Amino acid sequence: MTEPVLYDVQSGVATITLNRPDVLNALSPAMLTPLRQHIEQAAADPAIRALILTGAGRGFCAGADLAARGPDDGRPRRVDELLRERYHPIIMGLRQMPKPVISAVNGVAAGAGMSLALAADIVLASDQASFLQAFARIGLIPDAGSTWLLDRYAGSMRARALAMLAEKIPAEQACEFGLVWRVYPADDLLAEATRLATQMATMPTLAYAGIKQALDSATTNDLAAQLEVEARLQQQASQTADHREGVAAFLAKRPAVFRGQ
Ligand code: T3D
Repeated sequence: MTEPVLYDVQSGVATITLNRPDVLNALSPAMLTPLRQHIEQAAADPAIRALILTGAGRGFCAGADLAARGPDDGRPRRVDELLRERYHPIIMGLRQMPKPVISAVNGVAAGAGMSLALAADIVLASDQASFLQAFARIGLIPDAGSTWLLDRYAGSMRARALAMLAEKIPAEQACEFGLVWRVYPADDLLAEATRLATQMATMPTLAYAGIKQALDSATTNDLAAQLEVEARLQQQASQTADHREGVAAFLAKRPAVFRGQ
């Protein structure tokens, strides 16, 4: 049987590929468990220093699999439990991963699929990709972090318009809106994502973990609290072998060799 989520490791980079191309990698219940497990595996493995998330075929991820729901038995679906138990650990796993996460958005990213794409640290997209807050089209609100991520990256007016109008926007427009870092020709996307992830896997991984934590806390902190967060995280970074190596390499006018320690 074909695995619904693929996991591959090369040169310190793990690649997770959503693999149900016939339905644009819509998230079935059977996908959520291996997706979470692979994210946790990448987080825990010290040999992995960067993660790529992408999709097989012409889609990145069409969100929750709307065909995988059981028959309507008249009782209310407990979507809150589904989200808390199955989706939130995936989104938090990506956000809190102590190493960089790159999403390589190869095609449409809709609903919770768009949330997944935006949960990465760096979002790269193919010129064939598109982004759709599909939720309102089916009478739902954005979930899996989309309200938080959209408001933060695109700003309040764009977040509201994207969520309420549910218009599909092309990758170039998502890039103008601050939702995407760079757009590449479709044939180059995975190679570019792999090149960037491989480069980032040679960088000071612990400093990256600190950068992620600091920027995420900046959302809710006032300046005084954020200065304190920076001081605490900088203290940790300053004690790493990679910091010592960075300074030594600078003074010796040679390239630094970071080991993620
Ligand atoms: O209630 C809960 O479970 C809570 C969690 C909610 C989280 C969510 O993500 S809610 C949002 C769910 N997603 C959507 O509403 C998006 C639905 N899909 C679309 O609107 C369109 O498929 C796209 C705009 C994404 C792409 O359109 P297009 O024209 O490029 O492709 P298509 O022909 O619509 O789709 C291709 C196939 O994928 C098609 O199957 P078929 O006809 O070839 O057998 C289509 O049914 C299937 N597919 C696409 N999205 C889903 C899906 N099948 C199941 N679930 C999907 N989400």
